[in-house]
Amino acid sequence: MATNKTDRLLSRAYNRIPGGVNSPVRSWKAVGGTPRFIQRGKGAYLVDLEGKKYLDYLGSWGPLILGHADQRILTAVNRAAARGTTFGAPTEGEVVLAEQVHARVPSIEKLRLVSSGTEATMSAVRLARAYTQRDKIVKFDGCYHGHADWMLARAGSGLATLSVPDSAGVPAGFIKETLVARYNDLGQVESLLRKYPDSIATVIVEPICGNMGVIPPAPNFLQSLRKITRDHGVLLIFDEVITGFRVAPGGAQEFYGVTPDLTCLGKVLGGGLPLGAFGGRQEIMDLVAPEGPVYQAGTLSGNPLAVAAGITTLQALKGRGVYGKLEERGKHFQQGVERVLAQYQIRGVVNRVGSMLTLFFGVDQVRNADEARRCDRDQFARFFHGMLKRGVYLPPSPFETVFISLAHGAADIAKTLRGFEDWARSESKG
Ligand code: KE4
Repeated sequence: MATNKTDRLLSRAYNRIPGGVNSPVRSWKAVGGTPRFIQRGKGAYLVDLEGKKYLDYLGSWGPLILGHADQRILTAVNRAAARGTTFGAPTEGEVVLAEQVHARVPSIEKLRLVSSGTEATMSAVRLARAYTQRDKIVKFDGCYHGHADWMLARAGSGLATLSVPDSAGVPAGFIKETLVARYNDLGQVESLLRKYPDSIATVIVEPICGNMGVIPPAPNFLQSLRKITRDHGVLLIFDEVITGFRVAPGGAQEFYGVTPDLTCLGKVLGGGLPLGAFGGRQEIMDLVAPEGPVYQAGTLSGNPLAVAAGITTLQALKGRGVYGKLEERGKHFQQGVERVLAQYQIRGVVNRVGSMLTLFFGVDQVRNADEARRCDRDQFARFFHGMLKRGVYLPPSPFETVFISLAHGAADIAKTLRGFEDWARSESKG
């Protein structure tokens, strides 16, 4: 239980900030209880306001692939800050970062830096509409691309149809061009392409869904999506805000060998500071102002501190065996969880790609948002709080992603699995 100090700060927060938080999912509404205020982090660990220490598997929703307060990043950011925090003018670091991204993701011939994943996807969709001179977009039920109006579309009934707003304040007219299909369902995309010939500008997809919990692409889903979009003159946008530099040096497009027309980046790109990017083929990117007619701008775009953190992060990820280590940690975690589920006869399934994973309770497979929504949310909430009590800090929602970082050692994973077994034992006793 949070003590008075947390409760007092939370009531102050409620006074001045909606829900006391600056992003809804931090409110723990999905799991109940009192969100912890964090006072510091180091490596794989967080310490809350009460001084309680946790093994952290939220990783700030994905950016912290090196762990908290990595000394290399602190040094780079402090050095950059000493030279000034922002200039509103080009800096060498932005060029270095753009070159480093291209070296890892060859499809990104040119990019524009922004300050969030939302800005990246919002701008990429505008660019795709300008390039194709078409208005409709296709997204997938359960994929989240930030909170631009036309992204906040929930699947309409029967899916693969027009959408309904997923948020108040979004006029129906703003999302009438947004079509929603079921993830991993190529047939629905094909039917939309047939139903709206020459009207669809782009299909935007999380190549590995991380916002309905982790849902990997079905075999050949991405490859087929690439083919049918190309055949219909539709741009394919990979939203790699989560997967970029997370599952491979070149992200999911390298991991699965599928090349999109445009890519959106965020999270790991900024190493924990506010940074996003959208990029792709030069002929498309040269439509972006001031080169071309697609307006896009930002006061702090390419901020020197965020760029310094990003360059340092990408450099650190060049280390030998980095992705092998992340895969090893992820496999260790998954296999340990599956062993305990079987041992205590708790129904559930782990979806994982590399160091990103989700445990869904009460179901045997999750291939799309409908199947994810069938999971046992109450059991997840008991799991979340049970693990918190045992010093493990997980994403406070069954539809988010556990992130393992390079700071998580084998001993940390083993300790987590012991805590999970202890919880499972108590859970199975009912
Ligand atoms: P931001 O605007 O939050 O930087 O990025 C939006 C975004 C775009 N694309 C993908 C695939 C994303 O996952 C996100 C943001 N992810 C969520 C959590 N899954 C951020 C956490 C939050 O909203 O507080």
